[in-house]
Amino acid sequence: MCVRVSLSVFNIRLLYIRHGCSQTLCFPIHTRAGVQGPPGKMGPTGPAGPPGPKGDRGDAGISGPLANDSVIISLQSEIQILTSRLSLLEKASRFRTFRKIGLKYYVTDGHLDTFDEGLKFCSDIGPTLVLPRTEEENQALEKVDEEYSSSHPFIAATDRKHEGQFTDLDDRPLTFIKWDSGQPNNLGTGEDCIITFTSGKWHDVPCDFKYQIVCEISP
Ligand SMILES: [Ca+2]
Repeated sequence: MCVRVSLSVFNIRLLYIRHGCSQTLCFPIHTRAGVQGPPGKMGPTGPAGPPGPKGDRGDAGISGPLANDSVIISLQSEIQILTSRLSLLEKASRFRTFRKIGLKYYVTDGHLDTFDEGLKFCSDIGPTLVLPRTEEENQALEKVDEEYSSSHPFIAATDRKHEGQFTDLDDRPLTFIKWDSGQPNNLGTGEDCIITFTSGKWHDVPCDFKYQIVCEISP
């Protein structure tokens, strides 16, 4: 087999191939394949394809443990405590001044009245007349007193039954006292009630005088 070619300046153009050709510049060629070149570089990453179909639903998980009775009782107790505290706060927030001290609230609108009218006022709305039982509580009452220009709140204790022996409203001896020096002195016709001064110190006074009424809301 031979190939006829025409020559030009820069290339060789094949015209035809046949056996036994005799034209000028006809030369035999061999049909053996050349050596395969190395693979080309990897092309750029193509765009993401569309999402596949939704898979089958998985198996149900293992059930957790059921709440036991003790957990339920504990939760009920917590709810009861929170409800009680919320109720106290609702009552306290009806007053112009309410000061939290421990679990109690000291509340007042700043009005003045006699000891007995003060007792009635507080008991009519639920709480009792204030009675500080610790130094911390006494200081809290002192702060309330300062807010109302030292109008000296009554304290829920008297010595009406036994002169000189002050007891609380249930006739129990006081476990905390804060008498000022020289007090109680039962001046004049008698002083059977107690008020606080801004110093936090206590004085005995006549029960029918008018002083600030502060109530105590406790759980
Ligand atoms: Ca007295």
